Amino acid sequence: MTDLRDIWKGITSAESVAIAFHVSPDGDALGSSLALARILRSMGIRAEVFSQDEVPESYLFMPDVDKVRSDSRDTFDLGILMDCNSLSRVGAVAPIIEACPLHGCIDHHLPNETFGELRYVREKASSAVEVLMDILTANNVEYDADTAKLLMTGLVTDTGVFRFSNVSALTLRYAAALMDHGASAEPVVHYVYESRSLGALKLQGYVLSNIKTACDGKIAWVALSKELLDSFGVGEGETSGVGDHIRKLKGCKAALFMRETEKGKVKVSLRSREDFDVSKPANILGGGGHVCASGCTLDMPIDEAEKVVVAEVARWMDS
Ligand SMILES: [Mn+2]
Repeated sequence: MTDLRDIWKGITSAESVAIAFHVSPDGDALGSSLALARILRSMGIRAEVFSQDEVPESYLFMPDVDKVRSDSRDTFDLGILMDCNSLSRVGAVAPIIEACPLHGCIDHHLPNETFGELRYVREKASSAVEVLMDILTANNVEYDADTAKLLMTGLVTDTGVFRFSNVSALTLRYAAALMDHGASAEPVVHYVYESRSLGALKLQGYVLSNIKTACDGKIAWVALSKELLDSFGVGEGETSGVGDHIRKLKGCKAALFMRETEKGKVKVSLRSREDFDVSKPANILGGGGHVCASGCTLDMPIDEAEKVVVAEVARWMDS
């Protein structure tokens, strides 16, 4: 079902809706989900947003974040996956969605799977917010300033403040519409990008000073052990974005940021430009994402993960 009016009719025919997004939530997952829940509530529909993980500190400025829940004894008519398109991506809250008799999916990720009867996935969209706004716009849905602020957070963060190649004219038109509704990019930039702790800034300095390269600088990476991360006193949420600096290296096609979140568990962010698809190695390594931004989690020590990930990316670099 791809008719946007049918999808909206299907969603708003439910009396109760559960919404869940991917683990390690970002501004897009939170913004799109909380915005949809807020709109549905304004229409008298019981809507709840579920997350396995706590809301990262840098997103606590967003409206309605206090309403995100981690469990439920209630049941819902409709379960929607937001900013992901597979139940395996939402972690511990998956059973809440799975238990619903009807399913929906609003997303922009690869690989495009088949979850949900009410399904709208646009892979070229900058963000789940943009996909949701396709639906809202097609149905002339009204929303308030707080909803606009939630939507703006997703647009700003998934586009790296409107800098990434996923920005289209439509992305900017939607941003303009959100400004007309009272939202602005400025608070998002302030809270998400420019409110770093001293430890996080020093970690950034360490990362820049310790970049390693392979394949004539086409692959650049930094791998950080748990001990090292702990020595900077930064939480998991504060390491996101640090890896984006690695991609600034001239001639770099794939930038890899690996950090050991607990002993034997390594989170990997893969970043690239349009000319190299990092979702391919990420998929092989059990993760996924987009051409220019993917991720995976490996169950192995950091030294081993470093070798495995660099070797896999190098294999795609040659082919
Ligand atoms: Mn997204």
